[in-house]
Amino acid sequence: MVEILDTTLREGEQTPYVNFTVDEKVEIARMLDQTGVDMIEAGDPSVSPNVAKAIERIASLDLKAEIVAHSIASRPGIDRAKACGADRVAIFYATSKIHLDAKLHKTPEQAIDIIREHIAYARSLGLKVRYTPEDATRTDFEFLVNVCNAAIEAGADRISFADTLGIMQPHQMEERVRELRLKLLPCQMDLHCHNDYGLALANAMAGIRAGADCIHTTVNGLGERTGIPDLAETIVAFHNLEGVQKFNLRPLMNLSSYLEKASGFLLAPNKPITGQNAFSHKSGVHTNGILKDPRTYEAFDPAILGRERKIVIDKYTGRTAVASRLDEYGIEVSAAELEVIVSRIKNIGDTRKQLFDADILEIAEQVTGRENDVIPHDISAMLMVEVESHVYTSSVVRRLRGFTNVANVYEVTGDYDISAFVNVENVMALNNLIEEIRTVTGVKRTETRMVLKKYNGNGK
Ligand code: HCA
Ligand code: CU
Repeated sequence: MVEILDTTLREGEQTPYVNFTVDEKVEIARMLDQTGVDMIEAGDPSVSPNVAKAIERIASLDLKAEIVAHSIASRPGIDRAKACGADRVAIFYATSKIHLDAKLHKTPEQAIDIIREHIAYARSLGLKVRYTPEDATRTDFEFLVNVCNAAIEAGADRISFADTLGIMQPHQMEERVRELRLKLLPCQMDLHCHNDYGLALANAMAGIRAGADCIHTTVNGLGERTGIPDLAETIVAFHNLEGVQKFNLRPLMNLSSYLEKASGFLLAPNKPITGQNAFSHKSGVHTNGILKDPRTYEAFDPAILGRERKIVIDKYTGRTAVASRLDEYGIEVSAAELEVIVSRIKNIGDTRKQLFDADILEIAEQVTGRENDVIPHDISAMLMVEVESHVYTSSVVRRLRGFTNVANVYEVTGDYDISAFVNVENVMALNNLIEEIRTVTGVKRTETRMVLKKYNGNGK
């Protein structure tokens, strides 16, 4: 049965410009544990005192997952891993010719000695040991086998086959892992696949098929450069495609949102599984199919993640989708009225990027002449922002305009300096957006006013 080691707290924190606080790390570890991942790689304690403190706190939580500390091959590093209370130390030492020559200045023989010695040392402290031949996929294969077997003999019970540069293809991964399985002494085998060509998860799945045990992931696919496999994609792929039931899917969305906030790295809307559009449908043909039977255009039911499908209404939309949206609000329209509403939507022009329910309700009102007494599920809000006195208001405005959900921004007089109109899908999205805006440099205070009903002026 496949295992997952999540390394959001180690590899994930190596994402450019991402740093977590100790409290955030503890929270992330707790949430990770709820998903049922087998191991949590909590950091390399030699990086900074705060990284060490976070590992120590996480190790003291008594989580179900094994807690792993990462370390270079150095005795003080291994001592720190021990002092943190980690169950296991993951010692990495590069094995490719280019890393040995250019970075470590060691011969292959010296490398083997160093690796053996440090693994034996860690074992003497009572730590379990994983050994990672960094850049394994560019390492001479015979040498790789020798190093790994030396590591296993010295006491490592796990080897991490690291595709540090993400250069593998699935068929190559399958061949190499199969070959390693034949030539390595008994051990657990991890796969650490980087995503430089977007093949990380495909490579990892191919490696598991060939006999490896464990996939390394991060939440939202964070990591050096383009990261490693995303935890949610990995769990859902194994759950749905390979029938692996051992992981809990429910915390995945919250984890992903929490990580967006904690890392400041926002997901692309088209990101699989957790992205905003993962279960949205747009064209008339698709929405029509979905409304008749969601299996027509959904790879799986979003409810397994606690998510809902969404029908996007705009110029691509047909009658069925508009009627169904109005029906959701209990608004009845005649066939003739529906025809006019759809044609107005289609003619709204290309300047509007997104239609919200408030707009659709408004169009329905205009066409039918009947007032609807309903509050749209998606939300418009007016956000008032006070700016720190030493900061230029216009610099904050510039940042606010960078948020896709911010529609109009005004510099204003009065208690607040800026007023901005925002459009979001739901209250959770509004909360997230406000929290992000609060982290913008120069923002001192915000106040949010939710729009209950919109009216147009005479000019429109
Ligand atoms: C790095 C090290 C590592 C280690 C992977 C592992 C890699 O280069 O930062 O210990 O399994 O990608 O090789 O993340
Ligand atoms: Cu890595």
